[in-house]
Amino acid sequence: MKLSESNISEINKKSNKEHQNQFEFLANTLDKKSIKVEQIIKSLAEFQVAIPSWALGAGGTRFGRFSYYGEPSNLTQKLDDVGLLHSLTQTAGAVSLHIPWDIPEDYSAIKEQAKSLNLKFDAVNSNTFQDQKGAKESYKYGSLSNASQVVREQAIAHNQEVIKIGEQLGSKSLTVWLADGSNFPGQNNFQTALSNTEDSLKAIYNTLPDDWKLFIEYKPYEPNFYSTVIQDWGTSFMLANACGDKAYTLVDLGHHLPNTNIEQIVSTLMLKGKLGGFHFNDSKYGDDDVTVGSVKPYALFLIFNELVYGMQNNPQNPDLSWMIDASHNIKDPLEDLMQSLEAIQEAYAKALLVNQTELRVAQQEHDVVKCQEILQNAYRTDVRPLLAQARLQSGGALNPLGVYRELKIREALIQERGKHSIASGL
Ligand code: LRH
Ligand code: MN
Ligand code: MN
Repeated sequence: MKLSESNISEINKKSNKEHQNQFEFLANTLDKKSIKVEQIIKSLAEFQVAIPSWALGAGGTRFGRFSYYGEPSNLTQKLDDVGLLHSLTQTAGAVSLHIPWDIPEDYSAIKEQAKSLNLKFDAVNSNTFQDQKGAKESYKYGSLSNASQVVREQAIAHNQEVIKIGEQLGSKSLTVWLADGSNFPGQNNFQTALSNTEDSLKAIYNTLPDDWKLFIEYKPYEPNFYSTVIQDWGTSFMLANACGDKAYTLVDLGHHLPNTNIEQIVSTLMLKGKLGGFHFNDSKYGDDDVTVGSVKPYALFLIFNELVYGMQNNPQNPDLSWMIDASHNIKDPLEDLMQSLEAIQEAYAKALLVNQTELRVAQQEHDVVKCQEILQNAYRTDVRPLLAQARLQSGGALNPLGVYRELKIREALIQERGKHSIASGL
């Protein structure tokens, strides 16, 4: 199923007048505060978030999986779904593949399809946390950190293979997340596991094309519950530095212990020019992977405030790779992704409203109350008309979720793919 611009613009017409009223009111209010509305809209329109190939089917827990009707069952259908999302939101202009869950069969056809949907291939993700079909060695006791050299070699070779796949698609980065660690005290020698990981990452890094980046993702626990080799940003940062200039830390919002100050981590990494990628989701307890912004929207805003500061003040840090990393059991995955994109853009827009100069002065004067007021005034502004205007100007929907439901897109997908299609991957 493909949406045309006229499908969307017809529905936009119905709410356009109301939108224009809301937008003009907000634009005037911001204008009086000398905020450059046009610039914010341009930034929002340019901000694109990659959709991971595994988020398009309903996820599961380790206790069960409830499928969502009309799910995509192959890569072509997954790209079609991202194309739908992008048409509606104009924010999902990239896709991130997990290998081997989504190995293209016909590269030129997939590339052609992506091009026609206006999608780019963002980071490719390797997978050494599951045993692969026909593989000689098992990752039960780790991959890049494994005490066995042959297992490490297999895991290194897999990552090198993923780079080759990504090269054929036009990706420019590899994300490595390791499940490696231990479940019981004494199971692993911490220093050996870390040294092995460093050596393995260097071997992968050495085959990285010149214009590629390596992203090293960290996570404190799960699936291992006593220790994880790359447990935190410090370990990832250390490994990235050991690899070289093209290696960076990747922050996944769910990969922190409760109440960790993620915004401060973001800020430190950007100052050092080492923040490469970002995975969006939200959590109440651990790596819950619920919809970004659904549990802690103010924390998301504070994180974006540091990201915006870094993007404006840290030329030593490269442009970031943004990706949604969430997976659900009970919502329509496409609706959920639209909610995610809206929450991300909302936090970004609010962060763009923060008057950094005023904030700097208030900080210098130790006016703590004013500092808080500046942040909270930005956060309390309803920026949704700015998001809608950015979408409208790019040919997207004023209300993506509304259009999705009005056009009965899920029903059409069920018609097309059948009721009991099962997504591949997770
Ligand atoms: C690990 C993770 C990592 C994986 C994805 C499926 O928890 O965040 O990014 O690639 O989930
Ligand atoms: Mn992740
Ligand atoms: Mn995760």
